[in-house]
Amino acid sequence: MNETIYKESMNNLFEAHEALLRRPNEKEPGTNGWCQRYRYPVLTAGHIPIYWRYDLNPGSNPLMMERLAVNAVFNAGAIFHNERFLLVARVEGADRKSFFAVAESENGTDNFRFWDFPITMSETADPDVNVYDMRLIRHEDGWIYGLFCTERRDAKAPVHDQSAATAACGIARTKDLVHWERLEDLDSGGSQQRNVVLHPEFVDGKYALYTRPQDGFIDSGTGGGIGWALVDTMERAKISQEKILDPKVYHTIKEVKNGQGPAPLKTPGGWLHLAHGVRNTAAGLRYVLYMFMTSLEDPSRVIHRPGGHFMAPEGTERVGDVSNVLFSNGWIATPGGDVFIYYASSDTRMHVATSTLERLIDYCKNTPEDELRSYASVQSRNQLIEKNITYMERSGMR
Ligand code: M1P
Repeated sequence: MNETIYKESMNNLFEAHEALLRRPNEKEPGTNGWCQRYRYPVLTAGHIPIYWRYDLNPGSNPLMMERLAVNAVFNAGAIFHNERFLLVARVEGADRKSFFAVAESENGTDNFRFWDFPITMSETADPDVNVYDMRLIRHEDGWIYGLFCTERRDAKAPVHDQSAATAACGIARTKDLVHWERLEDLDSGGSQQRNVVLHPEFVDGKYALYTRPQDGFIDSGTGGGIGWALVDTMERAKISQEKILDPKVYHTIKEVKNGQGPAPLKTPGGWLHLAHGVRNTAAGLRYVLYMFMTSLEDPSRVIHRPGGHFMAPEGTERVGDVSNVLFSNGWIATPGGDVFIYYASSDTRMHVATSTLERLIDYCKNTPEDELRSYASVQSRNQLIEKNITYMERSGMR
């Protein structure tokens, strides 16, 4: 490639990248009142800086080829820090290894830009093969914690099985999201753990964890459900007792497994929770987002359980590396009560939906519970229809 063509191609690459980063987001038309979706994903593989992927030196890259491709950007933790909306995204290289990287935006809905370098997360004595899905928690002890999944090959698997893995909870803490102190992995007494989340406040003087015990890497087996455990310290966190606060249930959106999303948000009426539920279909697993609320006095007690999903994959969200998946491990509530829900679709890209604490509380309190039978569902719907017909007749609407 001659020098002029090389420079021109390079300029085109940077210009297209800049245009993607600067593209203003737009509200999607139509909402059911629960939350507002946006037209464009907030982070994709295309948002990754060009200098993370290409060798920009014509001497060592005369054909101007990508050297380290990125496959997907998804499952981001979120935090409001120094007046900026920060996402700690799961960036997955073409080599299938995930790592964490911080992207920031001023308004939370567009113009997300990655910091110069990804996070270099140190290893423990037992090195991780893959790390992903960080939950960011600003704890009242003064640290920002990152809890994430650390995956390794199952040491007990025979050589011919190169896909068997084990999952555990990795723990790190920081004050600035640049320098991270890696702590010991959570000792959960032998069960596999993904989707472990730290509660932002001490409970009975202890650190409180939302857990998700599993028998296997994919199958929850006799485990599953969102668990709750208290630990004395985060420096050598060890679970001795675990109870299930939100179990998986037959013929619901969480019949196969479920998991806590981001850390819950504190409101005067209780803790607001966002979680994912998984069901089986002929086309494979389907992941949707659902909500519930727990008591302020006892955050392990569920006080509102709206039935069904809060958000499910729609349109182009339905397709990706692992199709039919919505997953969220990050949201941000502003002091004014706005809520930015960051969610990934189909293990491929990140989106935002906005709502308010008022709307989410209303949703949790006033959406009927799943009564677990078709007959009971019709009764709930009939009640709504009767109430509305009475209202419409009284107000002259019919
Ligand atoms: O592929 C969908 C999701 O599967 C896992 O979630 P869970 O542990 O609840 O099954 C995780 O690998 C997650 O990263 C992924 O998005």
